[in-house]
Amino acid sequence: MRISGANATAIAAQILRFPREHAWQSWTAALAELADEQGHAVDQVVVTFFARPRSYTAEDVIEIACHGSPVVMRYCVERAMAHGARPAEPGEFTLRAYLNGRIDLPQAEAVRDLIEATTLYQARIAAQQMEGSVSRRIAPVKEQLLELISLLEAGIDFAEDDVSVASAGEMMRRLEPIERAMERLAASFAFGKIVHAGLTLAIVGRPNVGKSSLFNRLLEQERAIVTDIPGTTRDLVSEVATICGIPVKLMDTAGIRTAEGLVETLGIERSLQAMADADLTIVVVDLSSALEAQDRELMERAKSQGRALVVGNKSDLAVQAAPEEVIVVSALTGAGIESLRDAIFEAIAPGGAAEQETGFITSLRHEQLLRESLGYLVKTREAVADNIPHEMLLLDLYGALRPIDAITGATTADDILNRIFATFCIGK
Ligand SMILES: Nc1nc2c(ncn2[C@@H]2O[C@H](COP(=O)(O)OP(=O)(O)OP(=O)(O)O)[C@@H](O)[C@H]2O)c(=O)[nH]1
Ligand SMILES: [Mg+2]
Repeated sequence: MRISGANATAIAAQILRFPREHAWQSWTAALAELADEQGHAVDQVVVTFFARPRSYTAEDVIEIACHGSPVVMRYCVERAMAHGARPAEPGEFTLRAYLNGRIDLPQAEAVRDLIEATTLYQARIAAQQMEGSVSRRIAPVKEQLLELISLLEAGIDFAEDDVSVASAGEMMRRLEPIERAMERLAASFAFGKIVHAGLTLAIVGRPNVGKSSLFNRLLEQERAIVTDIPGTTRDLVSEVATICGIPVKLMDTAGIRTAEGLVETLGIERSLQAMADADLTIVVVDLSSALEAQDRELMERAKSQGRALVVGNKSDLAVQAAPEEVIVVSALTGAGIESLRDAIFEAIAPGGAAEQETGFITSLRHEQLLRESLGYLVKTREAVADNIPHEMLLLDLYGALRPIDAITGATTADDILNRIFATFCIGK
């Protein structure tokens, strides 16, 4: 149980009993007894104290570690509440850390992502963002934007009439890198979205080519029924697997052919629908026999609908020479499966490996704000080209700054004044 706030130690002192006189010492754990109202011990606990501001919330924080019995835990909470504590709202500790200025908004959002992570890779990205990777990447761009704003403000307030502090050329020279960096950051969301939310992958092909076998292989689990009877899979089977740290919803589908009977016809309709809905499609072909018209039709269809990979299965048998783009595997032996995983990662995250090093955004909110900012930067550039007065340009530049502030925290008038006076030495 964690208590945060000015009264944390006072409340803890009311509900705990220490073996001897206790002096609260920050960052130190102590043994204590949780006692009931009659003074009987109900649990032996370890209590840790974090004095403000060096705590999670930047307030005084007490953490009481009980043995874990739900009855005792509930009792511990009730006792604390009887002495003035109240239950925390969801996320309230992190909210307080933010309100007390210990972390910024992207860091607080990263805490939520970390808690919700379903793969270690997602957790690692969230941990980087908790350390401030998003703000670190935005900070230099924001700084350049603020300098430009300060330059124009200084021009308007202090320059001689009809003398311009910044020529159109100078403005363009300064705008260009800001716009480019902002664009790159917004574009990194294409990969960030996939890391954050995962994607769906449909496995399609003619009957009996080994779709269900491949599905089980990627899942590392015998989930779908595999037989040598064509038309085994009748309905969609879906399961989430982790591929290169990204949660991927795999969909095994009914083999596509001219159906025999109503059930199969409905199954095939679902296969085609799954293929249309998926972020990525794997078309499986059987390399142990010659490609059929149906195979080629499916490949064409998959490619026309979006991202698609062609997998040649049953490489353990005597096989046909495969066209170059075909990824050769054996679902039976597992040969080629690692290359397939890599190809899936590369298909869903082109340049993903490069993004990982520079840090990227995973939040839709951040992406939308960056795009909004970009819109104003484009407007500014057009206004400069049209020789619009600086007063008007400033409106657009502030328009570009506002969404960035919504990510990193607000810029105050002082921030801009300080820059004006620090960098331009006006009115010495
Ligand atoms: N030799 C060999 N046999 C395989 C391989 N992959 C699948 N098979 C066999 O091919 C047959 C069909 O496999 P499934 O995975 O059921 O094929 P499917 O594409 O799901 O078939 P439907 O659900 O009927 O469309 C089974 O007998 C599998 O054991 C492989 O890589 N090598
Ligand atoms: Mg099947």
